[in-house]
Formats: sequence, structure tokens, C-alpha cells
Amino acid sequence: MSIAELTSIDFITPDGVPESVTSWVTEIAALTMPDHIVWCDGSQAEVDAFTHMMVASGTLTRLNAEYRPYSFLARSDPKDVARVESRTFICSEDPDDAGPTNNWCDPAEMRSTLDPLFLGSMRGRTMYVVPFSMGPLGSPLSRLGVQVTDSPYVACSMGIMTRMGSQALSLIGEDTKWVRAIHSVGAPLQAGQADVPWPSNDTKYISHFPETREIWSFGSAYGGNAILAKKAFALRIASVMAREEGWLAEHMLIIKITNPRGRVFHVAAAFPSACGKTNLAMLQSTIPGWTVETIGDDIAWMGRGTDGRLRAINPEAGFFGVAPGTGWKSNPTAMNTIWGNTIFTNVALRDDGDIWWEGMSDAVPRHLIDWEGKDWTPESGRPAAHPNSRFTVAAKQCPSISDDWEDPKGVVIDAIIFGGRRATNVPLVVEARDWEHGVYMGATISSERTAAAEGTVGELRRDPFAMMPFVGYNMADHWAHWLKIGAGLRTSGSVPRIFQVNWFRKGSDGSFLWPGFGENSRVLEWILERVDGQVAAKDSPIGLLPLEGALNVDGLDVSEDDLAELFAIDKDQWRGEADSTEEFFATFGERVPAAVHKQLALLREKLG
Ligand code: OXD
Ligand code: MN
Repeated sequence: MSIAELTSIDFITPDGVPESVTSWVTEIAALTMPDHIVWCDGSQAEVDAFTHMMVASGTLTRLNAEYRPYSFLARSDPKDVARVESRTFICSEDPDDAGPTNNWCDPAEMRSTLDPLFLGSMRGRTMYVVPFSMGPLGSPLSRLGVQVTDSPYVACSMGIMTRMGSQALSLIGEDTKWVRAIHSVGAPLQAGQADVPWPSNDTKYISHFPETREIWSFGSAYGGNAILAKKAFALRIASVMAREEGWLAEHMLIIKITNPRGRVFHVAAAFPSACGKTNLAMLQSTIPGWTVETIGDDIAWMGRGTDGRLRAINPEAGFFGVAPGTGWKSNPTAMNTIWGNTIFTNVALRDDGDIWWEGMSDAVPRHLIDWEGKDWTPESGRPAAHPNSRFTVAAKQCPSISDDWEDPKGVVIDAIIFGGRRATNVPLVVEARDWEHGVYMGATISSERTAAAEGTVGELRRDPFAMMPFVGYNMADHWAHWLKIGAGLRTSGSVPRIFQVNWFRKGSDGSFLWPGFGENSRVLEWILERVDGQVAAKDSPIGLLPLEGALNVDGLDVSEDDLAELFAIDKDQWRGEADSTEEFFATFGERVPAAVHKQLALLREKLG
């Protein structure tokens, strides 16, 4: 589609669009008053037209095609750089359904707040209608949505992150249920008013209406605030759908692992934001005979298949990865994924027209244009790329993408891992005694805060199931739902094993005890040897630990002392953890399931 065509198809609806979609689009257009409406078809011609337009408007800079073909750099407004959890609302009818960890607002009150903000908010802009499927087109596990947005950057990002366009739209019939997502940057243009490269508004609302399956997002164009298919739909709204329909929508990567005997396993793993999920999803094994392939790096939808086993799909079609720390050493697979066709946001620009960020390479360029568009040298004393800068790229470009990543039936999950970023106490790996203990492990994840959301980096925060910012209902009910799913799986005799890991434990000198990255394959090896019944484990107050010598450290430079410290359990510290967990559970009152309380009592009993 050419730019001329883009602006000449105003208010023309493609043939065959169900009334439920057209009437909704008309209603939102009447409220937001865009100058034009474009129905996105998901074609390459459309991407070409959008990117040309955004280069002309200054939103995107085209990178040097010699190094980074068909790739672009976007610089956001410096005030619009991360998810805004304090402005994220769950507007359920009953405040107890949102629970104490979500910002709740009465739906009617939120609508009366939002209506005046959205009134005329797209004036002078184009409204893009973005139909999408979360999950492979037509899979019974997939769900459909339509986002309207006045940001072409967001429309393009949705094109990478979802199966977007005419095919998804054609799956919406008159009776199909689909999620309505409304997004406006909240920066209407008066006639003749010049635009800015990254329009946004200091007032921000990311509002979810779980009962009506709606998302209304105002004021931000950044990541999860604006690419509504991701956190807003695939986690917050989907977690509510999943609770009602008997499945799970989780903040988890999915990988396929093959052992030297040729047995294939699939693992889902939850880690808080910016704790290396993308690195683990693309891990290159350092141990002979073990291979790891990628299915997803951020979100898993899982449910009991007709075979009674837990099956998972990655509902996304792309990666929205944290750039800093992604490099040739830490994640060569990601570096090879982003060879081209990639949108980079808030990274630094090299003088040769390519991009750079902290941790990409050991060699630091002598001069860059930083994420704010300012000259930068290593002496500048500030990061060149924003700590939450990102790359947006199609999953199919990933060299380690697994051949079953789009299996419409989903892949069978053999093990579930919970992780966090903990400098102390939590061992490198520990296995849950059973599903209930695993649910307790998930419920008690805590992690040091990262740059993926606002807040003080490094501060310890509770992040149950790594879902604290993403669960669309009461967190304690989420634990109850997990227990119910486990009970269902038990009836078919196929319950995945659950493990907790911590790559981030530090020694007394403040340095990491474990090398991490590719070496994490050694931990996966132990986990899967457990699943395969090949190795025994020893009980401890907090769960099952590897027997002495069972973790494969061949050829690894980790001292005996460090290894001992990686697994050390300080009972006093753990009594403290138990006390703090009790306080945390108390914030949910009666809603904490008895089985979860029982696990806390068991921990205390075992600690003596
Ligand atoms: C993400 C996040 O972008 O968790 O995936 O913040
Ligand atoms: Mn995430």
C-alpha cells in the first residue's frame, strides 16, 4: 500500500468484516475523531508504507542497510521509556477480584475518567485498525483481538509481535469472541500543528476491563503500555479468560530440550521482567549432546490437552527483548536473530549507521549518538542505550526456533521452572516435592527490581509467578487456580515437575557465584535427568537438592567453596523468609488457599 493510498481509504471498511468489528470501530472513531482510518492487512507493502512514513516524520531512523538491512531506530520521549505499573488498572466490578496487588478502579468511574481523555484524542491523526491472533492462526488454543491505535509505530510493532492482518480478521465471525483494545498516544494535532517524533501524554492510563474483555490505553507508546496484545491481553485479560475456561496464561518462556539419548523435553519457565528469559530461551548448551531450541521468550498459554497432559503455546509471534546485556557472549542467538527486519527502540546509534548498547560487545565505540539523540563518548558517564531499550523482531528469524513452535496443539510441558534475581539465600536449583510445593515456590518468588518498569533498581520485590504486574485478577485466586489445574492433571497421571532456580546468587565478595548464560544448561541437565528418573536428590527444608557431585561442572571454573555456597541453606535466614512470606500472605486475607498456608507451615517445621 502506498502512502497516497493510505490516506485515501478513509473510513472504507474491507469486505466481509463482521458487524461486531465495524460497529465497534465506528464507535471508537466517533469518540476519538481520527482524520483517517486504515485497516491493517499485515502485508509487507503495508510495513513499507508505514516505515517510509515514519522515517519522513522523524519517528524512525533507517539504519545502515549494509549492517542492519531493513531495520530502524526509534527514540521515545524520555518520559515514556517503560511500563507504568502505577498507571495500570484492573477495573473489575468487585475490587476483591483485582486483589491487593493490582490498582483497582470501579469500571464506571474509569470509563468516566477515560471518556473525556479519549474524546477527540486522535484528531489530526490516523487510526490504524489492527486485527490479530494470539497463537497460531486457527489453533484451538489461540484467541483473537483487534487493537485500534493512533501510532503507526505501535501498528508496526503489533505486526511483528502477533499474527496480524487480514487472515486474523477473517477468523472473526459474527459469533466469535474477541478482545477489544483501544490505544491512543493522547496527543491530538490541531490543524497545521507540527507533530513530534514520539507523541505521548504525561497523563497515562493502562486500563483493563476483565468482565468485558476490553483494554483502554492512553498516553504512552512504549512497549507493554501500547503493544496491547502482549502484557495487557496475553497476560492480564487472558489470565481472567484462562481462569474461567480452565487454563493458564503465564509470564513464561518455553524451550525444547533434547538430551544425548534423543529424548525431547519441553520446559516452561517464569522469571520476573528483565531477568534473562530471552537469554534462557535462546541458550546455547555448553554440555555435549544437549540441545536447546526456542519456542517463546515471554508468555506461555497452557492447558490440559485431550491427552490429559499440560500443553503450551507461545501466543506471540515476535520478541520484544531487552537490548542492554544482549551480546555476542551472552546471547549470540539473539544477535543473529536481529540481523535485519528489526525495530530498535532507545538504543544508541553508531557513526556507521548501525546500533549499539551496553553489553553488546567488549569493544566500546569511541563515539555514539545516545538514546536521547545526544553525542556520547565512553567518558560521558551515562549509559548510551536506555537500560530498558528494546529490539522488536519476528520469532521466525531466530536461528534456534524450534520446528514445533507453531504446533496448534501446543507442546507437552515436562517441567516448570520458577526463578528470580536473588543475591542471597535461594540456591542455584531446588526441586519441589510435589505440585503444591511448586505452587508455593511460585507464590513466593521475589526478585531484585530491574529497569523494565518504573521503580528503584535493585530493591527486593515480591513477584509471585513473575505475574505481579500481569495477573488480571486476585493473585491469591491465581494460586488457587494453579492448585486446581494441578489436581486436574493428577487425574490423568501426568503432572509436570516444578523447580526453582537462581542464577544470581552472590558470594561474600559481591561477585556472582555461578557463571550463568550457556552454563545454565548444566542446571537444565540436572532438572531433566530428574524428570527422566536418572538421578536421585536429597531432601532439605526448602526442597530437593542435587546430591553431592550430581551437578555437571566438568570443565567449569567454579571452586568447591563457591559450589557449596550456591547450595547453602542458612536456616535463620530462611526462618526470616518464612516470616516475611507470612506477612505477604496476610495481605491477601482469607483468599490464600489452605494448601499454600500448609506449605509455609511445612517449611517452618522442616527448618526446626
Ligand atoms: C517484558 C516485561 O517486556 O516483562 O517482557 O517487561
Ligand atoms: Mn516479560
